Amino acid sequence: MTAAPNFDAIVIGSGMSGMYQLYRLRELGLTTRVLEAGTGVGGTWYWNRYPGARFDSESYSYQFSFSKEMLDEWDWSEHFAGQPETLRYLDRVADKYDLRKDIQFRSRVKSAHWREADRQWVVGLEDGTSYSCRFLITAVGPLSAPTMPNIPGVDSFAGESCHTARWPHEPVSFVGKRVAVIGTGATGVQTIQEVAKTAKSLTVFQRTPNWCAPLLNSKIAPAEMAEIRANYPAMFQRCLETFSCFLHTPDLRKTFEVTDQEREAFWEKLYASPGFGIWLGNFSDMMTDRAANAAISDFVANKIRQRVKNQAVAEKLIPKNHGFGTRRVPMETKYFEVYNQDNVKLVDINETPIERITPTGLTTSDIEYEFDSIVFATGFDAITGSFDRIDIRGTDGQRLKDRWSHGPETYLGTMVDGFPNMLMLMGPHMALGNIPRSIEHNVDWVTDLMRHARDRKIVRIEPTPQEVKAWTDHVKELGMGNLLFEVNSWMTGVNTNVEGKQVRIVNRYSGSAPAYRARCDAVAASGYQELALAQ
Ligand code: N01
Repeated sequence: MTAAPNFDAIVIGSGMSGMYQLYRLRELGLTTRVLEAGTGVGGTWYWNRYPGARFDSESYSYQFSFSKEMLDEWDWSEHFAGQPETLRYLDRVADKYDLRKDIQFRSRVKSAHWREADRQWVVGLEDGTSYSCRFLITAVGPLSAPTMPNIPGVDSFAGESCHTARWPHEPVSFVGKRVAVIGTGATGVQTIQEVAKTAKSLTVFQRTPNWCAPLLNSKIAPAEMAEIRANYPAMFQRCLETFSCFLHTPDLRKTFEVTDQEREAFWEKLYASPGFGIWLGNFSDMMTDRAANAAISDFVANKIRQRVKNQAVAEKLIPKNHGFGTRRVPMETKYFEVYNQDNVKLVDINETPIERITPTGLTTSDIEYEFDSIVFATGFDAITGSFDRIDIRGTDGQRLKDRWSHGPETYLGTMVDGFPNMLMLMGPHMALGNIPRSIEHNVDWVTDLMRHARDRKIVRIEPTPQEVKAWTDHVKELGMGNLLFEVNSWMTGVNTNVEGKQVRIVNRYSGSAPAYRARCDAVAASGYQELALAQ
């Protein structure tokens, strides 16, 4: 005799994927509880309140498409909306669909253990409470486990300090302050641009420069918003057809197929166009042909040289150990011009390493700096990190963290053998791309599977080891030849601040989003024959 679970489904996280999954599970009539560590919805957009945080993708292409009412009523004020506007949008979605009544806030999940006897997950919270559920759906986000740098004395600073993904809800002023920013990824770049406007002094500690490109954001006037809205069906259709669901998609030509003049003109146009075009809409061989990649890298390097007055500083800002686009390209708004300001200093910590953080600032190999504030823009234990932080145990007590110690193994990025009834949203081996578009497909697929299970009284779902191996091998093969997988970054699972994460792995699906969806849809159409389903 076994007891019924507390819930049909528990969803961990109330970011965009958790919110939409809740909405869909309610439609199925499944009792669902969302457990959320924060005090509000929005995930990434709830936590990352750092100065300058904003979309790098066109706002309208990054919203939910499932709700016609929201599409009709929500006006975006900028082509690339700032974090406050995006969070207001997500709050509005939560209000409209009364999502909060099934979300338990301030509830950080510490453990999730599978109990084979009654085919339930037991989910434990930090405060000691626990709940049982039939299905466990992780909506924990690929970039949600922030990491502090492994610098001696990191906790000793007595002034204001914060990781960008743990930014306070109250406004933080840098007016008249001596500020340090450590980290120059997409987050650091956005933060630096903003802090430089008001700080008395800003010292940027850079370990690896990144290839940044102009965002070219602008306001959306009401008439333009009406045009954008009228085009929504075509726009969402385009997103379904492009390689990574973005509005931008590679140009079919190859770099050296065109004349030198045509190539220059094309790159000039991309550099002067808003958004990710220069990264995602470039020649089709940019990420696979070394000579092609070197050519676009030279083009962008020259732009940096033109924009930064001091050529010694410009050279420090030009990446030397990886080519353009092989790491996520941070989108910038006058980022390089910041280094022309008298109040800004760039420190290359390869030349003068940070030795320790002190109560009053930090010490490099040559200088003792004093600061009022230190901003840690030091990134995330990406993709698997948010899973590792939960003690997830499957059949026979197997720990997911151990199972993935040499890299993730998944079935379609959504399931793992040995972890029955665990469904992952935006997990490893997923087509990330334009994340909201991927989320909507991922959630709809999981929802269809839940419907299938509900209608047939299926209480146990597990992929076979053969299918997990086949998908994992497929994902690894797709990565071969892509220059991105030859470079250390969160996209290849490397984080120097996390033990055991110094070796590159394939943690993301790098095929096309349409191919990924077609594979998933075929599985559903077959009645999930590849899965072991039990009543
Ligand atoms: O993190 P990162 P991020 N000592 O890992 C440095 C998304 N995003 O938060 O490169 C010194 O890219 C580290 O140096 P290095 C986007 O997908 C989206 O910036 O490892 N430095 C690097 O410079 C993005 O790619 C948007 O040598 C240390 C930085 O910290 C992803 O989030 C906006 C260090 C970390 O950069 C992650 O971006 C922002 C140490 N010990 C972000 N440890 C939008 O679209 C780390 N660093 C709106």
